[in-house]
Order: sequence, then structure tokens, then C-alpha cells
Amino acid sequence: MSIEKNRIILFSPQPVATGRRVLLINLLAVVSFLAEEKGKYNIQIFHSYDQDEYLEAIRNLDDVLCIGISAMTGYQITDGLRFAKMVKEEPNSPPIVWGGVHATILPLQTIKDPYVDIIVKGQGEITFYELVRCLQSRGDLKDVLGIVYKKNGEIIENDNRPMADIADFPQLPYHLLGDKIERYIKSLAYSIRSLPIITSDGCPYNCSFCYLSTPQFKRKYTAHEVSRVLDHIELLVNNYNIGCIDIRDTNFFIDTVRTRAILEGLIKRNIRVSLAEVNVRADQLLKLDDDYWQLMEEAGVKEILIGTESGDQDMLDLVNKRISIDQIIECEKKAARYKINVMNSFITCFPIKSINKKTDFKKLNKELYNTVDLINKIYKINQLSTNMLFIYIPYPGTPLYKYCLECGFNEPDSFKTWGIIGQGEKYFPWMSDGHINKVHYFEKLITLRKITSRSYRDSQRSRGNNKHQLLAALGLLRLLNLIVAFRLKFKVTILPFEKYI
Ligand code: B12
Repeated sequence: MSIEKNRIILFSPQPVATGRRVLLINLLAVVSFLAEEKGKYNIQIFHSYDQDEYLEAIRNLDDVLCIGISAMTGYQITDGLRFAKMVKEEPNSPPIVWGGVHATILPLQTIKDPYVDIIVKGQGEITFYELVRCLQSRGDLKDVLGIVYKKNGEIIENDNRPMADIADFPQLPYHLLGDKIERYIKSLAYSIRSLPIITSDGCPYNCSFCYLSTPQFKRKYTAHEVSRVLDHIELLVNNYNIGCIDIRDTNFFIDTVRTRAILEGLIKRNIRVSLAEVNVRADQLLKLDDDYWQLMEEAGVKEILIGTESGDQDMLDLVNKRISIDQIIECEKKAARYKINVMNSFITCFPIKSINKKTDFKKLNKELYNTVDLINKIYKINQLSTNMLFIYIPYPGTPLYKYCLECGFNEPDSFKTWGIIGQGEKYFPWMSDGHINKVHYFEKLITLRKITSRSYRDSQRSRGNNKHQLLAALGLLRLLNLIVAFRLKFKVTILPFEKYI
């Protein structure tokens, strides 16, 4: 008797070697239509951290219809391949389907990997639903739009599926996570229970490093209705006792009328939550009047997330950011006036053209030091703002990618090799391992400066953090803060003892 195949396993690899766990919005979205057919499919979703559980799930694959893996460019590929290899070593291993940004941008190279059977390009909601139904009925994959697959050793690329409006997709099936959802509820400064949501998709701006510039994504913007967003937030507050929502849209302020209606709706419905990591650009916020800022404060916006990218105007111009350093500072001041903290996301090590494609340390340091100087200025405005430094990873298909090739970027020739990108200098002639270490050291100093600051100390007192208060009483925090401030001001990196703190 043949076993009915109705089990689907989805796996989320870690974004970095010592990764963190964030709610798997992408995987919940992928199975949102399938989950509506109650009882028909047994859907299991695993994070890379859940090793015992996924090892148990893949011990017997007889009833598994397919396995899905999501990956961004970089380490997620390495971790996803590790899992795919384990699956392939089991008897009766089902097709392995890869989705996410990387497979979408480079499908024809990705499909060549032996651990990739099918690729879903772009939005997964409808394509994965049709794919699962096709696999179950042993139909012909040629009828499923938006996939690339192998048939008798031949690679077949179907036509793209037109992008759908996200308003047509069902609500995320949170219930699939069961009690495991607790693992994704984070304690943030604004609440001990926070979860992320995404209320819109796409962004019309043209930053040249962003994957949205690639033809597959086309920067198309679609969004959920105001009432749906409010219902969604209410559901998280009521069902999971959530006190803080992170708004992870690519840009929450593209339609400011819609955003205003959401903020007003929160007040009208008396939904008391903090809003954090709200994605926006500095120039968009500067266009808003004081009433709008007031509304943000009243509705609970505690933190905005700005892709500040660089403190070096030459780099901001290179990546077509269309923002000035003055605007960034102006926005920081305005936010501080309304008690809104800013999370600045910086990207460092953008490509630099040089003679003989050798590292130009002068330009490399100029870019990093200007960014550190901007962070110093931001600290003076608001000690509680967060500043994150990411090392630039080139994405094929973006305008900046062509420039990277001109600067000597050593293009990875396989899916596997894209997995180690961002883990050292090897592929980037414009930077060095020594410089990357310096970036990581500055990153640590920037965090240390924040958590040894007076404002942070006060915030910890109100949270009853006794350890922090003891260190403060001993004067150690103040001392460390002064040392770190000195290092960041004069870019002093000798005897980096803070690395061990
Ligand atoms: C949440 C998030 C994270 C999470 C983890 C995400 C994860 N996949 O595990 C964290 C916070 C860890 C993270 C980290 C990073 N991230 Co991030 N992140 C996001 C964010 C904000 C939301 C992703 C999301 O849930 N989207 C909503 C879902 C519905 O869309 P989706 O992910 O595209 O998924 C759809 C399809 O791609 C497809 N799909 C996806 N997976 C699968 C799997 C299968 C089997 C199938 C069939 C389909 C499918 O179907 C989904 C539904 O339509 C996006 C920006 C954004 N708003 O999208 C950036 C984004 C994904 N991150 C990005 C980057 C670069 C990073 C970093 C590497 C560095 C950085 N600058 O932030 C770091 C990693 C290093 C570090 N220090 O942590 C880029 C990715 C670019 C690329 N080429 O890969 C994005 C697009 C932001 C950007 N514009 O630069 N990120």
C-alpha cells in the first residue's frame, strides 16, 4: 500500500554563523494558502536552531511531499545546504525547493547545485501552493508559473508569475508554530514581548545596492488595507500578549496617508503597543509636519529604523541614496524631540575603484572614519539611538553590481560559493581582512558606548537591572564610556582590550 504524501517540511537557515532567531514571516507566508485547507497538509516549520526537532522530522521521509528552504545571499546558503545534504542522505528524499531573494536573483546558477531540485522565483504564496498541488497529483511541472526545475538532467525555466498584490494573500498562519511561537517573541527595550509584522511590500526609491532594483522585483509597491493592519496588530496583542510590534516593511512611509490612518486607528481602537524598528528614510520624515510627529509619538512609535548607509557623502552619492549628512542629523534631532529613538543601519566597505584593483586603504578608512564621526554626532543627540554596521555584499542584477565587477569583484561561480561571501576579503579586492576586523571592533565600541551611557543607565534603572546598577555604582561604566569615546573620536585601535568584554 502506498503511503499518502501530505507532509511538508520548511527550514529557515541562520543568517550568520552565530545567527539570531527572528519570526519566519517568509515561511509562514509561503504556506498561507495551503494552511487554509485545514487538515489536508501536515506542515512543519523549523528554524536552524531546532536541531533535535528537525532531525526527528527527517528520520522518515516516506510521507513528505517536498522540503522548502529559504535563503538570502550569504551564510543562509551555507546553512541551508548543510540541511539539504542531510535530507538527501536519507532514503526516499523528496524534492528540495529553494526560495527567497538569492534563488530569485540567480535561478539558473542556483538550480545547478545538486542539493537544489526546484526553485520558486519571487513571491512564494501562489507558486508554492500550485507546486505542492502539482507534486501531489503527479502533474506536469511545466504548468506551474514562476519555477525553475530539473527534468531528466535538463534545466527548465518556466515563465515568471506576475507579482500579486499582497492584499490578496491570506493572513499568516501563526497557529502552525503552536507553542513554538514563544521562541520568536523577543524582549526589547520597549516591551518584554515583541513580534514583527510586514504591512507592505516594495519600495520606489532607487538605492543602487538594493535587491529591489533587480528586474525580478521591479520595485513594485503593494500594501495591506489599514483595517487589516489594525486587525493584525490586535490579533498579536490579544492572542500572544504582545507589547511591541516591529514594523519590518521595506519602507512604512511610502504612502503617508495610509501610515497616518494606521497610527490614528491604533489610538481610536485603543490598541496600546509600542512600535519599533519602523522602516523609513530620513528625507521622508523631514517632510512631515509637527502634527504628524506628534501623532507618531501618541500612537506609540518608540523607534524608527533608517537605512542611513554611510557617513561619507561620496559613498551616499555612489549608492544613489539622494540624502545628505545634514538631513540625517536633522532627522535625528527631530526624532529626539519626540522621544523617538533611531536605529541607523550602516553599510560599510562599498566598492572602491583603485589602480591595479589593489586595496585603497586611504579611501577605505575615509569612508569608515566618516561613518564613525557621524555616529559620534548621533550619540551626542541621542545616546539611546542604535547604530549597526554591516559589510556590503554585492547582489547580482543591481546597478551597483556592475560597478563591483569593474572594481574587481571576484564573482562566485556557484551557489555554494555565494554562501561564503561576506566572510572575508577573498572576493573583494577593495577591502582586507584587517580592515574587516577593524569594522567589527568599531561596531563593538559603538555598542559599548551606548550601553555605558548615562541614558542607558537610567533606562536600566527603571527596568530594575541590578547588575548594570552595580557596575554604574562602581564607576566602571563611566570609565569605560570615556575610554570608548576617546577611541571613537581619535580612531585609536591599539590594545583593543574591549574585545574581551
Ligand atoms: C526579517 C529580515 C531579516 C532577518 C532574517 C530573515 C530570514 N530570512 O531569516 C534578520 C534580521 C536576521 C536579517 C538579517 C540580515 N538581512 Co535581512 N531582511 C529581513 C526583512 C526585513 C524581512 C524579510 C521578510 O520576512 N520578508 C517578507 C517575506 C514575505 O518576503 P520574502 O522574505 O521575500 O519571502 C517571499 C519570497 O522571497 C518567497 N520565499 C522566501 N523564502 C522561500 C522559501 C521557499 C521554500 C519558497 C517556496 C519561497 C520562499 O516567498 C516569500 C513570500 O512571498 C527583509 C526586507 C523585507 N522587507 O523584505 C530583509 C532582507 C531580506 N535582508 C537582507 C540582508 C542583506 C540582511 C543581512 C545579510 C544584512 C543586512 N544589511 O541587513 C542580515 C544578515 C546578517 C546579520 N547580521 O544578521 C536583504 C536581502 C538581500 C539578499 N540579496 O539576500 C533584505 C531583502 C533587505 C534589503 N533590502 O537589503 N534579515
